[in-house]
Amino acid sequence: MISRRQFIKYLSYSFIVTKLNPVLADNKKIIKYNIIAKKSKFSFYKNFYANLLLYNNVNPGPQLNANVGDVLKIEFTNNLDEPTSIHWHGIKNINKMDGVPYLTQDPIQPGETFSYEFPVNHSGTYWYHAHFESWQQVARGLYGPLIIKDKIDDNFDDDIVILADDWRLNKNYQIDKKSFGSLRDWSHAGRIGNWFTINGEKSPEYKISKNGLTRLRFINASNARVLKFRSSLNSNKIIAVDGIIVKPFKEETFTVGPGQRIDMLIDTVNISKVDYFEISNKNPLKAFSLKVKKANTKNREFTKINFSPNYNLPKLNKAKTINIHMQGGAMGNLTKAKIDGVEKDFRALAMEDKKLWAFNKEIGNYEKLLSSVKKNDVVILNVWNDTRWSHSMHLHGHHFFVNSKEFTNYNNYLLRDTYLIQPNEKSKLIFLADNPGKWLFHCHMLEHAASGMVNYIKVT
Ligand SMILES: [Cu+2]
Repeated sequence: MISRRQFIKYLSYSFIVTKLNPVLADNKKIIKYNIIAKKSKFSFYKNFYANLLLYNNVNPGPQLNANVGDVLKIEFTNNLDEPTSIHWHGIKNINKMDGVPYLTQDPIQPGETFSYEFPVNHSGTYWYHAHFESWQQVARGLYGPLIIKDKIDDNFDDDIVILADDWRLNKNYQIDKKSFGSLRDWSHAGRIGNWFTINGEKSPEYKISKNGLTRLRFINASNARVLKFRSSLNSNKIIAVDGIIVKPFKEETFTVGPGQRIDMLIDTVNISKVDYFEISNKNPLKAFSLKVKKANTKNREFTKINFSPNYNLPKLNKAKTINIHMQGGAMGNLTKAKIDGVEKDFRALAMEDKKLWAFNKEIGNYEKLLSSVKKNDVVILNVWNDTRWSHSMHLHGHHFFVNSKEFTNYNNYLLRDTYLIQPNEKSKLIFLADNPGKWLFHCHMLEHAASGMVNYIKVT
């Protein structure tokens, strides 16, 4: 729950960090983790062992837990044969800990260790993942959940992360490496898979408490697939979006775009089993089930929980507008665009440079500046998706207000860090630029980002 006071504190958080950072670390609880990225074997099916890249040999990577107000300290060792880095998706981070190679840190070379240390001053469902060639490193397993709890979590009997991934495997149940870099995938919806897992498993079952409250934390770690879920319940009660608590609302089905998170609350009174299905395909897949088994020790009442977000849209009278005209991809209208200052036609960009997407007729990369703003400016990203594809647009370092069109029963401003924008949609993403640094704005369909749909915004 975010009170108005906490929310104001949250908005001014980076200011406090900038001023007090050395002292803060002394007063706060430091939660330490060691993470090692390495080549690992994992069985998706029977005794076929796929060669993955994993954190600490587990799929998904270890769940990192902290309480709001803690400092996370992660000693990360790269034991891969290639450089890497870790991005903490959704965390309002200190810029140099944001994990974007070339922009906020040097790539971490094979054999090197890098210490990530940052305060976590807002609760919710987040995740971490590789940000170096993420189109292949994330596809091979380099990600894990990051959960920040606060007082509201005392109300739940069960708390289950539902980390979903859409893998592309070959007939030997190995990662289909041949299709990495497929121009067809990169110019269309991205790398769509053929093997769906929840927490690394096919249709797992979880036991939950009787007469209790269960919090489900959906995370979409897919490279590109927009997941859509329904359950055997009449409706699904959504309580948080991209980590931020919302006034609960009900949806029959709900989508989770790449990088997005949705938290659900289930009241198990009069329920013995719940099945969840992933329905983005013609044939619905059984995603996972919840079996009501464990005895509840506490008596819960949903109505007594105070879900009271207080979202105050910043005043827009002095807002700075940044226009972002998104073009490119298959069947699109991008005829030519600039790459490193040189204008080329679309075909040459695709064949010579493997670039397919542009903001404002310029091909982007991690080091391409979109715009500079001053600290505490109110910024409106005026985004026009002028392509034939949906895009999961992620801003680093900030949450933004968006009048979301993603839900049936919620048609108002949400605070998100990743917004699924539909073809032809025009949307305004509004944020208070209170966190200094260089922050990426990119599509989380990882193939789209790799082929041009990425820029950064500088907050000075
Ligand atoms: Cu995209």
